[in-house]
Amino acid sequence: MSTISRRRAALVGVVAAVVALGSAEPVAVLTGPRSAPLIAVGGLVVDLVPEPLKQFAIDVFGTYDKMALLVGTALLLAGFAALLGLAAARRPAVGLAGIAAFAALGVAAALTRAGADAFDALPSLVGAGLGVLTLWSFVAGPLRPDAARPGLNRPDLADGAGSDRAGTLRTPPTPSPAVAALAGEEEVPGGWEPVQRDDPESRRRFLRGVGLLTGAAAVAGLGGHWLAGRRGVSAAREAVTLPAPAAPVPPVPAGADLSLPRLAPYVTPNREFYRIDTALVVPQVDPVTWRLRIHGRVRNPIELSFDELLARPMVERYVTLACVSNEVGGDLIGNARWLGVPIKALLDEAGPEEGADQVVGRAVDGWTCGAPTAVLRDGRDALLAVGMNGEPLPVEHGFPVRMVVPGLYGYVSACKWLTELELTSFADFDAYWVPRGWSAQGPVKTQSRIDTPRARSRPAAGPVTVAGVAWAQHRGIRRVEVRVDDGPWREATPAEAVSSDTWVQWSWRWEATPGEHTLQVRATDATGETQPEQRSPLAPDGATGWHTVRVTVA
Ligand SMILES: Nc1nc2c(c(=O)[nH]1)N[C@H]1C(S)=C(S)[C@@H](COP(=O)(O)O)O[C@H]1N2
Ligand SMILES: [Mo]
Repeated sequence: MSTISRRRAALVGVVAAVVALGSAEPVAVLTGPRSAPLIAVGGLVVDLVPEPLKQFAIDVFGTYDKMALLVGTALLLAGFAALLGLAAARRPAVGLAGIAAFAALGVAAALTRAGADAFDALPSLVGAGLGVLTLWSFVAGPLRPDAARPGLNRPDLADGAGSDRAGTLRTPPTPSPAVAALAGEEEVPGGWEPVQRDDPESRRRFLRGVGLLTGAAAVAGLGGHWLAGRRGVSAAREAVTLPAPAAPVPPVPAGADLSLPRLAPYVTPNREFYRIDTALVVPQVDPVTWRLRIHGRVRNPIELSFDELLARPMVERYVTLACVSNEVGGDLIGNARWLGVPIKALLDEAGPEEGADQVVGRAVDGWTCGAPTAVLRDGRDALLAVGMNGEPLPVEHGFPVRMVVPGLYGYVSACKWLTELELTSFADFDAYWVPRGWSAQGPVKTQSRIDTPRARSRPAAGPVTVAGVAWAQHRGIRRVEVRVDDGPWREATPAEAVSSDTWVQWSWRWEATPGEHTLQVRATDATGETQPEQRSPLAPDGATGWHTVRVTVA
């Protein structure tokens, strides 16, 4: 095959893929964004990729790991599509088989997602159909190279015997060999595209076809994506009026927030609150149809509507949420004022059976977490939260209802878009992250962080305020110590603590001398345990070690 026709064959493959993915999007407006093939397959990848690779993605791309996954999937797909185009040039049946295989993958991915129904297969099927049509129109349809010259009356190929000019392929016999091959009659050794770079008419037609189809697919894809987004629940969220708490939390005392530049504020604004979940598209849960089922090993299963939940006595609490994937010194932690219904009261009503030692929270997208029943009933403020910092939960933080449990990492307790609490046992059920190498038990480890000065910064010699946060949720922080260059530990001054369930800020005045220095921090919780120096990895149950910051004092 000549370079040009190879290039064109590859391009045709990519165009067919773009048409397939683009045309699936408007269909997914009807069936839900998670049924769109790119999202469905991406979701499957999220669930199936080995843990080290996922960790690598989070390390490298941080909060953009999902975007990276989608872009990566799209690039991989484009590569496959180009190969498919090349293969289809030789044997159109291979093109058909390839698209069928992709369609099968899309359908399988869409149908195996939690809550899927048969209609979720539609976007992939429609996309595949239009992808095949695209391939066909280039191979044998209106966009085929010889389309304008039925009977192959091109002057340069008039004898029908081919040409020896560069870029020219064997002349296809009549009828088009591609059609013959599509019909399974014969293989086409030379390819279907007898095109030369010096046939401007054919080239124009080809490029016009490519341009038109790509443009139409892009419009359909982006338009569909936009429309699907507008079918979200932001209007429903705005319509929610949160009830006043029966037990309001007092305002944050001035002494709890040192308000230093670069120091994390005591309350993390919703916009800045870290977001971690496996959802490629944020689940859109309509509070009107939302139900919570409390079931499994209980004496009285309960089902609640959103209004029924809101009618129950609400409490308001500051709770610091932390991710088990937070590196020492990392920022996958935030503190918010949550409004919600105590989980304990609901569990008491449901009446867990003997031995039901695990409460599994299940989200609408099928994600699960498992928390000890005893922890949820020990009197701490474990909440079904509906409000975050005075607003209904932001959609990406779990609207309309999520769990918040002081003292447990998010992966075992903080289920967003919650729809079920199932009483079971740890022996009988592994929640989402457990078979992926994370501990079934996830109490938050005592940790501390230096926020200022920043690593590699250059503070001026003289008094420097060293400050940060420390946390040991539900135990509380007793002491924070700082040391410089392996010198003696010095007690830092903690800010006023709001409760044992939230982080505390701390500060320490350092007489900085010129040169390179290392600052370290360690916290001791209210039980007297000091966080260990020993560095341990994130998996299986959270990192340990002292946050260490190197600075150059000028
Ligand atoms: N439905 C659902 N809920 C979830 C998760 C998820 O992947 N899906 N991730 C959990 C994890 S690992 C953490 S750390 C917290 C993070 O909550 P945030 O995104 O509101 O900060 O949500 C938890 N709840
Ligand atoms: Mo997490």
